[in-house]
Amino acid sequence: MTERIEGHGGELALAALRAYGVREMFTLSGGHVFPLYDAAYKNDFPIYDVRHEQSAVFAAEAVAKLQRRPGLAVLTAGPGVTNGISGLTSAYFNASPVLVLGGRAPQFRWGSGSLQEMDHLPLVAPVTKHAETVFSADDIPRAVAAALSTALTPHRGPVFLDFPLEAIFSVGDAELPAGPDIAPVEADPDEVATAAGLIAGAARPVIIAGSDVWTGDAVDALRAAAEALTVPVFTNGMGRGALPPEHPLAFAKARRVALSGADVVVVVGTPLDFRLSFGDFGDAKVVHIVDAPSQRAGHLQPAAAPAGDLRGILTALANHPGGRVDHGDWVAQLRSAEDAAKARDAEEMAAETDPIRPARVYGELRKVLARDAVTIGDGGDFVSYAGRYLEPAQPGTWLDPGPYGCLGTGMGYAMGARVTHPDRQVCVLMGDGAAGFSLMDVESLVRQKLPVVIVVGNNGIWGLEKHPMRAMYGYDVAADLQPELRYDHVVSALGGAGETVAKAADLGGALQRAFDAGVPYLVNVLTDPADAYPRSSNLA
Ligand SMILES: Cc1ncc(C[n+]2csc(CCOP(=O)(O)OP(=O)(O)O)c2C)c(N)n1
Ligand SMILES: [Mg+2]
Repeated sequence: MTERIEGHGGELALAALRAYGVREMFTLSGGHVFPLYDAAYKNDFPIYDVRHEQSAVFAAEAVAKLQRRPGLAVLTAGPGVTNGISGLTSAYFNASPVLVLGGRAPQFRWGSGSLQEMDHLPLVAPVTKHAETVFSADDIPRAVAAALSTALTPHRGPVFLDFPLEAIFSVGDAELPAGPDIAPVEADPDEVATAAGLIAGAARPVIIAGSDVWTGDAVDALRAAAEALTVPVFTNGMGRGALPPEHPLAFAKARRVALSGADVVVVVGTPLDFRLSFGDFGDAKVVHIVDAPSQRAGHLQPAAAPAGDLRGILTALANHPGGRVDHGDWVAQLRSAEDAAKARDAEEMAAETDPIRPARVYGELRKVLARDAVTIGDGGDFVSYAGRYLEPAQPGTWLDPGPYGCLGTGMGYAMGARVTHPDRQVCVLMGDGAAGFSLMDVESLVRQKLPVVIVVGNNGIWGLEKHPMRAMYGYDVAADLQPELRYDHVVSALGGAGETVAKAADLGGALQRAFDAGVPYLVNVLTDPADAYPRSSNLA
C-alpha cells in the first residue's frame, strides 16, 4: 500500500527527504525557502543555520561523508545558490551525496525582473549529477526522491533542485516515496579475476585505497583482500584509517619506496589524479578498481580496471582461489622504511624550536586526540603537515577538502562533524589564510552550542603560495597576511574562547584547555614563516 501525503511544497519535500534518511538541514535564511523551514519547524526536523551559504553546503557535505547518507543544504534564490557553488563543486569532486534545494523566483512572472530572479541550472549543471526545476508542489516528492536516488548511486555526487515560489508555497498531494533502493552493480567477474591474478602473481604489489572504499562500505572487504593476498596498504582521503595504524599491512610513510619499487599498484576507490602522479608508477602495472564505469581513467590504460560494487570486488579478491607469490620480504622491506621514517617524524614532532614548527603542533595534538576524534584540514602547508603527522586510527574520522582543494571548508565541515558526533572530539586544523574564509561561522557554532577545537597554524602568510612563488620568481606578491594576528580574539568576540601560543612548551596545556572548554576554542599557534612543506613541484 502506498501512502499519500499532502501539504504545502515544503511539507511534501520534507516527507520525501525523511524517507531517504535526511535528518537535518543546513541553511541561511531567505524568504524563497520559508515553506521548507515551516515544515521542519512543525515536524521537529533540526535546522542549523550559518553565516555564509558555503558553510551550509560544506556542513551538508561533512554529514554525507561521515555518515554515508544524504546531506541537505537549503539555499535561497539567486545569491544564496551562487554562494553555495564552491561547496557543490567540492561535493562533486568528492562524490558526496549532497542535495541542495534552492528557492527560485516565481515562474508566473519569469522574465519580469523579480527579486533574485535567475536561472540556477546552467550554473550548477556542470557540478551536479542532476539539476532540475520543479514546477508544481505535487511533483516535489517525486523529484526529491529521484534526485536522492541519483546522488546515492555510485559514483555518488551532489544533486540540485529549485522550486519556483508558487510551487513551494502552494498546497499539493502526492505518493510518499518508498526510500532508497540502490542495487549494487556487479563488476565483470573476468576483469576481477584478471586483477586478482595480477596481484597474487606480483612480487611487490601495493594497494592505495581512497574515499570510495569508505563510502561504499568496503573497509572490511579491503582488509580481508589485503590480508588474504598479503599486500601493503596505503590510503588517502576518507580511506585514511581503513586499516588501523598498528595493522602489519598498514603503511603511510614508505610511500615513495613502495611506489618506486612496486611491480603492481592497485588503486581502489580513488581517481588516478595529481595526488597519485596521474597513475604513472614507472614500470609497475596499474590495477584501477572503481565503483562505476564512469570512473575509469581516460588518460591511461590500466592492466585491469574492474568497475562495480567495491565490497563485491574486494571480497572476490580476498577469495581468490589461485596460488600466490610470497610477499613477505617485500612487506618487511617496506616496514623497515616505514619504521625509519616514523623515527624521523617522531624527532620532528618533539623538536623544541623557536618559532614553533608545524610538526611539533601535531606531536602535541597526538597526545590529546582520542582514537575516534574527527580531524579536519583547511589550509595549505599546515594541512599538508597534518596529513603527514596525524594518523587517523579509524576510517571516517579525517576530512580534507579533496581534490578540488577549496579553502574555506573549515567551519562548515566542523558543524557537520559536530552534528554527526555530538560526543567526540572535533578538531579543525587551519591555516591563517584559510581561517579568513569561514571563521565568522564560529558565531553559528557558538549560538547553536556546537563546540569544536580550532588549531590555527599562524605563519602570517599564504605559505603554500608564498614559498613556491619565491622559488619561481625570486620574489612574491599577494602572499602576506598580518603577522601574529589574534585569531583567538576573533573567536572570543564571537562568544567562544581561545589563546595564542608562541612557545612549544605551552602547546600541550593550551590544547588540553581547548578540548575541555565546551565552547568553540581557537588555539592560535605562531608558527615559523620560513618553514615550507617539502615538495618537488607544486602549483596549487
Ligand atoms: C578558495 C581557494 N582560494 C585559493 C586557493 C589557493 N591556495 C591554496 S593553498 C593556499 C595558501 C593557504 O594559506 P594558509 O591557509 O595560511 O596555509 P599555509 O600554507 O600558510 O600553511 C592558497 C591561497 C585555494 N586552494 N582555494
Ligand atoms: Mg598561513
